[in-house]
Amino acid sequence: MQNILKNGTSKVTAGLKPFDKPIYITRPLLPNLKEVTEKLEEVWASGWLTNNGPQHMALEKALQSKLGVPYLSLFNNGTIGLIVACQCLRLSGEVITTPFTFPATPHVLAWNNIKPIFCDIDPITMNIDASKIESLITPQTTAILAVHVFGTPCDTMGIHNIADRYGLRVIYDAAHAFAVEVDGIGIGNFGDISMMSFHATKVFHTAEGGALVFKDANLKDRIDFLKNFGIKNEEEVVMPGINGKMNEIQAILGLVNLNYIDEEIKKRKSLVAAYQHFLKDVDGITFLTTPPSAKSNYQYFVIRVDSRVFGCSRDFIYEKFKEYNIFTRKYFFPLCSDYPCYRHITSAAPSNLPVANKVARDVLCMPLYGDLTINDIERICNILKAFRQ
Ligand code: T4K
Repeated sequence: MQNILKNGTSKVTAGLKPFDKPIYITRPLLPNLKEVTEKLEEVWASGWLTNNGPQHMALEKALQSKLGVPYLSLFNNGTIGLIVACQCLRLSGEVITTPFTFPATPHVLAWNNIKPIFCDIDPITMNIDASKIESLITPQTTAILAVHVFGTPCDTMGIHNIADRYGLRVIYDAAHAFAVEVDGIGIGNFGDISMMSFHATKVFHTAEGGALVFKDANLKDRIDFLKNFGIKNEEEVVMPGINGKMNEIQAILGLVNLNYIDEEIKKRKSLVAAYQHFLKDVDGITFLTTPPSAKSNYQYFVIRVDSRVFGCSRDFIYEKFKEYNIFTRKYFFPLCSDYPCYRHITSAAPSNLPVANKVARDVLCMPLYGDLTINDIERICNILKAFRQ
């Protein structure tokens, strides 16, 4: 049995030994290497490494069908995709967004010379609170940039209602939401443009990569010009574009990973069920759950720690886990609104963002990836329970 002393030190006994190898928050899905090398041979034979090659075109088509979206454009990473989305919709002035996200979200606004306006979040979903958006709208507001944090769908109805009334554009940062559905509809069908990240830490990945998805056919050419320096043809450059192209090696990784993605999501689903089982009666620990209307991709397993009830804080748990070779993450602490580059903005004041400030102090993302076993999850949960004081 674990003997936890009041000063926070612990005596580890045989039942609760540290893991032999580090357990990270995630590990990339690594497909069968032979399948990758076979595809690499195709690329070598073609002599075509980037710039809209055959693997790129095949992945665009396959993902359009997998995600159930009318149009999709691949990118070398999700952040450049989001920068291009803002350019594509000609956003300017102010954009209302969430402080509870990865730095990329507000940074793409800054890179477009747009002022991020931070809106508080919903205490349950941890997504932007649609009921608090309207009071932040000014004559300079051009859009709402919402994030489906941890893959939980935003209140799209609430957001679109406001956007329609004020003539605002809506972009979704769907970096975490690959293959998520709401009432059977692919998450990429909401808003003007959504961005998905295919970074190595994502449930589906191309090592680095991402995509913009959208419904308006007119956006396809503009987005494709913008990600290729604005080049229309050898003699015409029609806009100031950037280099956002996904290459053929990234694309083959995506094509091969697509063969494994359903299995990966299934494994994660059973691991999440295990976490929920082992933690269900632990006072002071609650977890983020998927609303009944949504189909999850099990990208993250997120707990919230009520330190007064559980007996120790989120930060204590995060540090203590390291002694057991377990590396959780405090996504998303600190809030983006607390970064030195944004904290001077009026909406960034902690008094304007009470929910986000509380959530950022309580959340912890637990290890979750297909190579973990139910036994690993049980062990992680037993270690967590032993931290109680
Ligand atoms: N919007 C949102 C809401 C996002 O979360 C992100 C990215 C973006 C936009 C931007 O999309 P991209 O431009 O990245 O496509 C990681 C990822 O780098 C980042 O993509 C992701 N969000 C974010 C939530 O997580 P870090 O700084 O936490 O990653 P890092 O290197 O600490 O990795 C986390 C753990 O994953 C490591 O401890 C071990 C494991 N790992 C990582 C890598 C890279 C591996 O096992 N193998 C690997 O190759 O940001």
